Formats: sequence, structure tokens, C-alpha cells
Amino acid sequence: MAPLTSFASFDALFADTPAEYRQVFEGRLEHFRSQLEAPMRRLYGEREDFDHWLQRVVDVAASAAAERHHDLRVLDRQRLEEADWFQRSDMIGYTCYVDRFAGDLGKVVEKIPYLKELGVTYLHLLPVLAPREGENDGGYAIADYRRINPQFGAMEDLRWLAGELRRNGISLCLDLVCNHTADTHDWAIKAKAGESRYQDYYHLFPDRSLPDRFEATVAELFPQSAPGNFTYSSEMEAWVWTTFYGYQWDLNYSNPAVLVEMLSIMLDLANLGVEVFRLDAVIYMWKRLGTDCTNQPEVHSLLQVFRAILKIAAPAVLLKAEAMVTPQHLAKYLGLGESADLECHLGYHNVLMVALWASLAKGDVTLMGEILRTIPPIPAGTAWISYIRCHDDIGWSALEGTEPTEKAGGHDLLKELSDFYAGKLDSSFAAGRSFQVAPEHDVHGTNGTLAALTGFSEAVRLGDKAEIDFATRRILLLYAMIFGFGGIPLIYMGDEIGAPNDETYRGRSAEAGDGRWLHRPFMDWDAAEARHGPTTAQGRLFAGVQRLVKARKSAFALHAQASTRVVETGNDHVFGYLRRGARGAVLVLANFSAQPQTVARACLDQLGVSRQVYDWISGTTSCPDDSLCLEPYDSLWLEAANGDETGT
Ligand code: OTU
Repeated sequence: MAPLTSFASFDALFADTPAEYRQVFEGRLEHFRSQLEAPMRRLYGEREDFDHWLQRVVDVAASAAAERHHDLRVLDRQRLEEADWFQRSDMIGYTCYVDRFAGDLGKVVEKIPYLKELGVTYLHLLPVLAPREGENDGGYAIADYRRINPQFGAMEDLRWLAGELRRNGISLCLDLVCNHTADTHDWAIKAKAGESRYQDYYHLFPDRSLPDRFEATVAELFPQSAPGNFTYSSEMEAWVWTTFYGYQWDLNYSNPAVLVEMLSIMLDLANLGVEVFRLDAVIYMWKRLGTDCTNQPEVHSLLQVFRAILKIAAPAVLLKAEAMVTPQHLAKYLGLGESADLECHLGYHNVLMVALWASLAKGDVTLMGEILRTIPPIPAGTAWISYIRCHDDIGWSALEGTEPTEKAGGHDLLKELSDFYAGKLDSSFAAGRSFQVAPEHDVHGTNGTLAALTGFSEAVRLGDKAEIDFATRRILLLYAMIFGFGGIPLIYMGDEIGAPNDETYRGRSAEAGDGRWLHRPFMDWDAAEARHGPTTAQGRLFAGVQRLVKARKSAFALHAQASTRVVETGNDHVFGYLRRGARGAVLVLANFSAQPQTVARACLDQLGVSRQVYDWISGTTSCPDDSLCLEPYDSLWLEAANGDETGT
């Protein structure tokens, strides 16, 4: 193992902290040092100055640990004692834009009662750090990681908000936009001015020869609005790697200085009280010629370094991977096999998300069942983020190229789904819009709010009671699926009150070119008032969501540690999965069709559901004879016998 500076070098850092705490830190450093060093060595072991960089990372950990506030050290200890806190069934996530939800950071505090009314325990605020001026991809082009977007407040406001949330049982999650900076970040400005130290922070090419070779195998993220993956900088007379918009410059992690910078930024934010980091666009963090430059083994090594440094300096903090990938790559971000417990604690289940929409459009669950069966069980100590939609589009490519998708129609199927949600098919109930469809890419993503995509908005507009009922059922079906699945369910702001699409983005120059703003409406607090009306459409929807939240919080068996197994229901319209673990078992059944459907008694017997069937959602017991009937778009969480499986 590389020689580390003796612990005596920490004297100055820890001068103001109790001796005990320093001991705890040194203990953690000793214990997890190899988990830090091994991935560092895989990444940079060939370098002569490797020891220097390892030491730099240790120094970042030590100074962050020394600066960590007393309350957060207490939190570290609590979380270590209750390591499963984020896996429990009482976790409910919510995600929102600061300005669109409340105004600024201080005003988010005023909305805590609303969040509590919904049962929220985890709040993901979309980017809050200072973005570039003008277009900034909704804050995902950061100009300064050590300053808050001045519209939202200052760092002290963030600290205060994090503390208020914590005191109310809500964990704060923030984005760590680690793949790229804005072209106006200080590093980029210095690079443009010719400082080679900062030019080495990015991927620069003097001419098109390498970019052209990369382009031969790398996909385009925004084929319509930002074609290609390289942008020419006239200041440097060079091509810069820009996976997303031209103003988002990909960082070069083959330079260990970049990693050190990002670790230091992360720990400083953790010390303000951030409890979860959403690691944005992680799959692109390493490039390799001849590949599609995603999901490279080095990306996993980088994440392992992020994880190890947290274990040492801020063990309460969780990592969440934003990896929108195909089933084959997804679970690896939570660690598999040898790397179990070494990568992210949480990961978005984008495959489930996309498969849910496919099932809803088709009224058939065969494809979803086959696809989900290909995803390996996730390691102990991890959980999915299960969600119906987020601030991004529904990216159909998650299903692309998989065997089950090919069987179900392949590209034609994806095109059909995209058209369905754009409201182009007669059978469609949806009012969304296709995203980034250039002629040669006729399927990419779909935009639209939950209410728009399920027909809720349109039914409300027409005042069509029967359709409102159907659409509400669709929404609650999707929520029942993600609330039961095994992880933290994440509600996107406004979906709980049926927020409609927002066409006004077309009039704002920084947004007009990006159709995702269609489904990022401002929270309509007047409309939210209607949630209290038992007969309003919003009121019934909100009450339905609250009922699911309550049911989930009381059904301890839905703990993320319990296994999730897709089961045969004998009916192509009814999806079934069995959750089994130390706290009991639940069979989730969900009817994705607009007609009533049945599941045979024999099937229930086989899955351990007793004669007296208890449903956690309705809180009622029934005794179906030959078969169990599910109403259109209905879902049930049935108590089941645990068998001898213990969820491992
Ligand atoms: C993320 O998403 C963010 O969620 C987006 O809002 C940003 O625009 C983007 O990164 C750049 O910061 O392309 O359509 O996993 O699918 O990272 C969404 C790969 C995106 C990408 C994902 C990205």
C-alpha cells in the first residue's frame, strides 16, 4: 500500500475537534483505505506521481472530516447505526425546481408542511448551484460549484434549508453535475486563455481527426438541438468534447486533478447538510476510442472512489447514480459481485420507468416482465429510485436492442410508443410530444407531464367525468407499481395534483429550444388548493396518492432489502411481482388494461396468498373463490406468505 503521510500531519486540521472524533476519523481511514486506494490505482496506478494523488485525496477527506459540523457528525453516527434508513418503506421522495416550486431556497422552507402532508422524507432539488448566464440546460451547466444560483439565495440559505428539512425528517438530495462544467466556469475560462493546466481539465483536440474517429461510434444525446459531440472553440483553436450542449464541456477524469476537484466540491456540499448526491450523467465520465464512450470500467472505478471517500469523511451521505442505460448496464451502478457495497447506494430504475409507459400504452405487460427478469437482483444495502417520470424525457432507448424488445417489434414498437404518447394514434389517450426527433432518429424520447400522458389533463379540460376516472386510475396504477417495487419512489412536482403541460416555455428564449420544458410547469398553488376538495379531480387524485403513501408506510415488507421477483399471473394484462424479505411478503398485482381482468385462485395459492386476501392499499380483506378480479387499471398489494426466502 502506498505510504501515506503520518497521521501527525492531521494535527493542525483537527486542532479544534474533540480527540475522540479524530480517532474515529483515523479509524475509518485505516479501515476503508484499501477501498479508496484500489480503484485509484486502477485509474492512475501507471502514473509516476500516483502516491501524490492518493495523498491529495486523503487530504481532501481529512480536511472535510475536520470541518464537518457537530450535528452532521451525529448524523454520521446515526446513519451508521441505522444503515437501512433509506431502504425502509416509510421513504417517499419528491423532486422539484426551487424557483418553480417555491421561489427561492428560503421559500422552500415554507413549503415543508405541504411536503409533510404528502409524507415526503427525501427532497431532490434540481440544480441550485450558480449556472452560466443565458441558456444553461435547466442549471446543468454550472459556472461555479461554490456559489448558489443568486436567484435562489446563498450557501448559508442552503445550510439553513438542509437543517430545517432534516429536523422535519426530510433528507436533502442535490445534483452533483460531475460530467461537465459550463463553458463559463473558471476552469474553462482559464483554458480558453491558454493555461495548459486547465486545458488538461477537458478533452481538447487540435483538429477533427480524433473527433471524427470518436463520432463513428458515439451516439448523439440531443441530435436535433445539439448535434455531434464536439464543439469548436475559436479561442483555443481546438475541438472540445461536449456530449450535451456545446456550452457543457466534458471533464477529463483521466487527469486526477479533476477527480480531486470534484471530490472536494462534493464534500464541501456534504458539509452544508446535503445527504444524497445525484451524480449526473455518470455514464459519460470516461472515453475510449472505438467504443460508445459510455459505461466504461473506469466510470465504475471513479464511483468507487466517490463512495470510499464518503465512507471516510461523511458516512451519512448517499450516492445516487443517474445512469439512463439499458438493462444490461443498469444494476452495475449499484455494485455487483465483487464491487457490492462499493458503488452507488441508489440508482434510477429508468428501465422500469420506460417499461411502465410501454405497458400502459399496450395494455399488455409481457415485455415489461421479460425485460425486468433480465436485471439481476441488487446487492444488500442498495435501493432503486423508482419513478414514473422526471424532469427529462422518457428515453425510449432504454428498451432498445434488448431481446424482449426485438421480440415485441423492436424499433417499430418504440416508434409506435413514441407516436402513441404524442397522441398520434387513434387508440391514444395521451397528449405528449416527441423529443429530439431528427429525420434519421425517428425515435428518441417523449415529453409531457404525468397528467398529460395519462389523459388526465384532457379529461379535466373537457369535464368528462368517466375519462377523469379512467385517467386517475392510470396515474394511481403507475404510482402503485413504483411505490411497491423496492426503493425510494420519487414523485415529480405537481404530478400529485395533475399538473398539465406548460406551453409557455416557447416564449422564453433560454427554454424555447428544449421541449423538456413542456413538462416542467410552475407549481400552481391555487390549483393545489383544490386537493382538499373530495369531489374535485385534483382532490381525488391527491387523496389517491396519499392513500398509497399511507399504505406504503405501514407495509414494512416493502423494505428495499426484500427481493423483487416478477411472477406469472396467467394474464397478459396483469403484472405481478412478489416482494419477500425478513419483514414479510407482498404480492403486487396491477391491471394495465381498461377492462376488468382476473387472476386464477390457483395462481394466488402458488404465490402464497391465503384464502382470506388482505390488500394493503384498500386495507380490506376478501375471499375470492375461483379467481380474483381486478377492475380497469386497478392494483392490489396482497399479503403473502413469506416462504423460506429471506430476501437475500
Ligand atoms: C442529465 O440527463 C440531466 O438529467 C439532464 O437534465 C441534463 O440535460 C443532462 O444530464 C446534462 O447534464 O441526456 O435526457 O444517462 O440520459 O444523463 C437526459 C444519460 C440526459 C443521459 C442523462 C441525461
